Amino acid sequence: MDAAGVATGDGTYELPDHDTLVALYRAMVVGRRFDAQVTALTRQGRLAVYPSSRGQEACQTGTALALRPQDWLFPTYRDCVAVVTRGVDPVDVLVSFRGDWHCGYDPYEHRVAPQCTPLATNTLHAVGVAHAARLRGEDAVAVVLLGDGATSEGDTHEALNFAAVWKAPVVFVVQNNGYAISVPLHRQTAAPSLAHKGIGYGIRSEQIDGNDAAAVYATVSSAIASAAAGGGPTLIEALTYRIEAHTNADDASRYRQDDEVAGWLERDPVRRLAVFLSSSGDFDATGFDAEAEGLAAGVRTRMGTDAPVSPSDLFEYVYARPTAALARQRADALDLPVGGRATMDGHEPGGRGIR
Ligand SMILES: Cc1ncc(C[n+]2csc(CCOP(=O)(O)OP(=O)(O)O)c2C)c(N)n1
Repeated sequence: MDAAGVATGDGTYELPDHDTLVALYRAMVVGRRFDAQVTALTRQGRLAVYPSSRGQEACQTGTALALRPQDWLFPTYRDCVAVVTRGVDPVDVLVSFRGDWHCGYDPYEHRVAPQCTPLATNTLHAVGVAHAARLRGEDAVAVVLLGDGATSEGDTHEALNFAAVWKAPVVFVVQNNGYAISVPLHRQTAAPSLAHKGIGYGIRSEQIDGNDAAAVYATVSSAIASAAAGGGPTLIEALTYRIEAHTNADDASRYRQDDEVAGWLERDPVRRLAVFLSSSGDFDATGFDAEAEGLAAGVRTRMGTDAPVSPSDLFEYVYARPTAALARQRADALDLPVGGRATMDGHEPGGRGIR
């Protein structure tokens, strides 16, 4: 589907059916409203940091909706809209960005790993989970989201190599938004494309329009089906753009021009799918705006109160066996005798552990 909402394609992939396209549109409308609401809350000081998904909704919803229930998603900090689309409670997604806890949701419930901040570590996690699933005879594929900058990390190369050699059921979705914070693509790689990096490791790889939700859904679905059938990994380079700054702590005007942003606004993923669906004659999107507003209102209300945080959480989960110094600090902070609760052996805090 081109930027004007006209179906294109050479027949390699089928256009997703009408219901799927409507589901993609709905997820993008809701995701964009969520993103705008969180950006506003960040400006009000309700969150410590927020990396916006705006502009990348097609990549994130197309990937999340292509997953089967048994598959795993390995997102980064950039991918809140993907995580919300997968069904995680929006406020639970924001727990880590508010600085309350490392991860606010149970990764096993929706099969969504904690959003990783260290670049590319999630590529290794995804390959490990995929390989383990195969060894156990489970029908599960791991899909990992990463940015263009993350493809320059050593971890990505180890993950690609291992996945290729062992035919791990994993799909690498590279959201190439053109920048790693302020560093443009041409300053951090000499590769002809990021898809070439997969090809170099013997991985089926392709480059797609990442602002075309139909293309993202079709290619990721196909890659998942191939991986599940024993066909090994796929790398998809999705060309997209982040419309907002890297995070609320970044000033993007220092390294990119307004006309570049304007050019990408013309290629908006939400509008083009609306145009396409409207031309089908059987499309009513009124309920989606109301749903999106309802979600935003819920996020506003629930983010307006501080979650109870136990001071002891500061000291938990640092070491399996805490050092004497840490135990003393904890005792001082909590006014407890050393050797009592300060031994931390029982892990009794109010924190939310993961299984
Ligand atoms: C291992 C590691 N090195 C450096 C950083 C600092 N850092 C945070 S985001 C970022 C840029 C990442 O760019 P990209 O992978 O393209 O993803 P995007 O933010 O554009 O989604 C960097 C260098 C980090 N988080 N982890």
